[in-house]
Amino acid sequence: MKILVLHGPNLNLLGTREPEQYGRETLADVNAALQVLAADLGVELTTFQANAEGSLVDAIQEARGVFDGILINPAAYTHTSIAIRDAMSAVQLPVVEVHLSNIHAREEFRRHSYVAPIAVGQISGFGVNSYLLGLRAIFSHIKKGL
Ligand code: CA2
Repeated sequence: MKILVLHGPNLNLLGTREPEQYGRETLADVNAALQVLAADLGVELTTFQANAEGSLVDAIQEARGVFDGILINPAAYTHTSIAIRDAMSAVQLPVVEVHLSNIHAREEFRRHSYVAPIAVGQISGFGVNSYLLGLRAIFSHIKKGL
């Protein structure tokens, strides 16, 4: 099983700013923890971060036929990007949406996700563990369908 992990804009800054909101772990720490779990599950994981919306759209389009599912933290594009949602609908791969913070407990504009309606589900508010829970979730979702 091959899973693509996508990190949206500014997540490359993880661990360097706003630790009270997003924790002290860096993006490299998150990816390393995901790789440990992936090895345990027998999953092949590819991770990618981009600040540009188009780069994420390209990555989603290119995932078709290569990956079995996508784990994504779309970051701020969660709340703005019809392009990312359309790309995910187009490739018809299962998607799990994750967030470090609880987007439903923050500003009103963060409560709406363009991705959530086309995702298998959303995990939000557990810090780095959101990604690990998300990987387990997409793994069992895909496994059930295999
Ligand atoms: O909680 C999440 O994971 C978010 O997707 C993070 C996004 C935010 O726009 C979403 O509403 C919720 C922000 C990512 C920015 O990451 C930073 C990391 C360190 C310092 C500054 C920003």
